[in-house]
Amino acid sequence: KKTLKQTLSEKIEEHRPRTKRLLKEYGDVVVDNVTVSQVIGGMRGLKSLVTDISYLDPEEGIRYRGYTLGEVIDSLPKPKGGSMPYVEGLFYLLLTGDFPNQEEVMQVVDEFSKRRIVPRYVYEVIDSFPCCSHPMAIFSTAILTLNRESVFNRQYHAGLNKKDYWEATYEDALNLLAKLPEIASYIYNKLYRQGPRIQSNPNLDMGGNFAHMMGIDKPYDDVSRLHFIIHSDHESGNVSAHTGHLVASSLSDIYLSISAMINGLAGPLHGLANQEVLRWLQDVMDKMGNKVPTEDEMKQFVWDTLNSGQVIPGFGHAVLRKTDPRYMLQREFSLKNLPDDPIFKYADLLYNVVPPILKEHGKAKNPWPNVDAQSGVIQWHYGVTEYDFYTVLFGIGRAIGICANIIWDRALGYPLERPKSITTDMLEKIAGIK
Ligand code: CMX
Repeated sequence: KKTLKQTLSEKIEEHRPRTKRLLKEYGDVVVDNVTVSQVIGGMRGLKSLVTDISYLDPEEGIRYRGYTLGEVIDSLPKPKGGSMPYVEGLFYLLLTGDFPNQEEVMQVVDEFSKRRIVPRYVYEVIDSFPCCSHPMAIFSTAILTLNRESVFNRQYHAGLNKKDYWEATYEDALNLLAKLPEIASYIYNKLYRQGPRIQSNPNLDMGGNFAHMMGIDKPYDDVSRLHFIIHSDHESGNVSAHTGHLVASSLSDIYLSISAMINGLAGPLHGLANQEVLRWLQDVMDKMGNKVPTEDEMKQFVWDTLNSGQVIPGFGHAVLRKTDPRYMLQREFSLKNLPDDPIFKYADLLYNVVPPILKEHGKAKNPWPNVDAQSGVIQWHYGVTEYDFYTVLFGIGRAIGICANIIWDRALGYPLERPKSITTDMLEKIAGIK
């Protein structure tokens, strides 16, 4: 039976001529034009990156390898008794474009399990962090600390052939991904539990083992699988994915690249928004004396937030122009599993109240909720109430997609990223002002 690495190797061989041909024969074909507002405005919408792992349609939302999230969840193999698929199966799909069968998934589950042990020095680094450090800073540093383990670095310095870069990167990626749930649950325990740590169970899959190490009963294993799967990839231009790709483009190893992407994810306009949603909701609850507010009271609170110059966390998106399917999947899960949860009721009220207000406010191009408006609500329900930790969970999921992307970047020989900058003076000349 072929391993994931062998299947991937064949896919890479098949794909390489396509990239080579585009470059050689069509290198001068114009893909897009660049406007002044794109140059000043964070390159919104500029088609300047390529990835086959996921594509974000503004109206439809994300597709992984051409499949909607619903199709991905329905078609990937699931553990016995579980309602959500193996995260390891998603990694197989992202890398190869094929849905694995049960046997192929179990191979990846075994690979992850074998590679999950975290060196002691990583725990020592985590333990030496000063109090009140944000878990994302600790998470990023723990990943960075592992850089000395890089197979890619060792082989590169021994004269690795360029066409084999991806193989060493694949080894690094698997070694890192397998360790992330262990590192994250250790950070959680250190910051918020301080009791003896629950040791990992090598017989469990990634989502199941994470729930076990967090000490949370079913269906938190399915919550974890769903969370890691829907957060894994959102094409290449978002801050975390782009950072991972950019740093890796200088041939920095996976540890340096994923640590960097975690830092990008930690910003409140990106991944940190899911903690902001809970902080904001708590604020509403405190002000309302813990009763579910009426629609009018909630509207007032939304307007007060906007009028004080703040954004409504969990709403809006740089690319999406409709409700995020990742939001809808989590809402469906919540309606089924936690319909009476008070925070879910708050969040659901926002689902009705915020979009018309954002439309009336007239600034946000997309008034609809994004993934972050729901993920913290589910975590809170299952007892993970320390919302500072939520972006770490996002980070575990996002690392899966970015590692798959970096492996393909190396396989297709994508070069060092180096866009050109110009001065305001030059921009004014181009605009015809000067
Ligand atoms: N509340 C209030 N104002 C908002 C808003 C929101 N939720 N979303 C956008 N706007 C405002 C922007 O701040 C901007 O205002 P200025 O012109 O004064 O700068 C204006 O509307 C236009 O912004 P946009 O083009 O619609 O959105 P951007 O591409 O610039 O930004 C995003 C996208 C997600 C950063 C923004 O919608 C936002 O800040 N949302 C709240 C934070 C959030 O939920 N982030 C998570 C996104 C998902 C993820 O990456 O994890």
